Amino acid sequence: MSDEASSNGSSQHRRIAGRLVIATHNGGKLAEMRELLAPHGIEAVSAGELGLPEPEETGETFHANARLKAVAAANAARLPSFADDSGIVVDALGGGPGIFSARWAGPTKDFSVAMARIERLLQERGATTPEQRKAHFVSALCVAWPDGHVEEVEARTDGTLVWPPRGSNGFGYDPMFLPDGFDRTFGEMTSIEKHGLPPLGLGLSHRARAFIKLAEICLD
Ligand code: ITT
Repeated sequence: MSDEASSNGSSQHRRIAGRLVIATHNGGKLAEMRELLAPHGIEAVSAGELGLPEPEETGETFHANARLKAVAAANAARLPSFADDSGIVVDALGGGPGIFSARWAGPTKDFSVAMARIERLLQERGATTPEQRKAHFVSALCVAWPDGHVEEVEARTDGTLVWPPRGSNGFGYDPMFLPDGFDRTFGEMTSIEKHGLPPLGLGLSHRARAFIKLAEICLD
């Protein structure tokens, strides 16, 4: 794939139309990505429903891993494919777990273990005040077409890590993430509140904020 084919190397953005593969094997993300696409009337099928394999995430950035997943699905399904690579970046942990956010949950994908690991490391560093417990979520979104064209965007949401975790909505690290300006964690919000799209707001979650950017360039 050439850089000229990328949204970064060209002012020619491509519209998303027809059938789209959602290239994720994470049920929580899949639900959110479907919800974000729904108002745009896009017919979406998931990588799981198509039986597509889960590619190894060998990239060193969110952006690289999102592209790797979207391109793998586009090539396998011969359809435009939409991937998200995301994670939580904790200041006091030097940016960790970052792109390793899913891997911190181990093979059983147990995020209570992953959240407890973050909390243990914060305690070891004496990070007790909200200022010492700053973190942000990042979402890199990529849509790749079978002919090699890609469109890419990225966004973040800043917040503070609370302990113990609060709420049972959402997925992953949601119950310990308190977005700036709110008094409820993502785990205590409905998915609609977490997206924070109009008329509720101008985008709250990292994924909704990135999606707004994607919609501006690729959707009606
Ligand atoms: P796919 O690669 O199949 O999409 P994955 O879970 O492996 O699924 P990532 O590699 O992007 O996806 O890992 C991101 C992890 O970061 C994810 O497993 C979550 O635990 C966490 N994460 C990302 N967005 C989140 C959100 O909105 N709320 C809570 N946790 C989130």
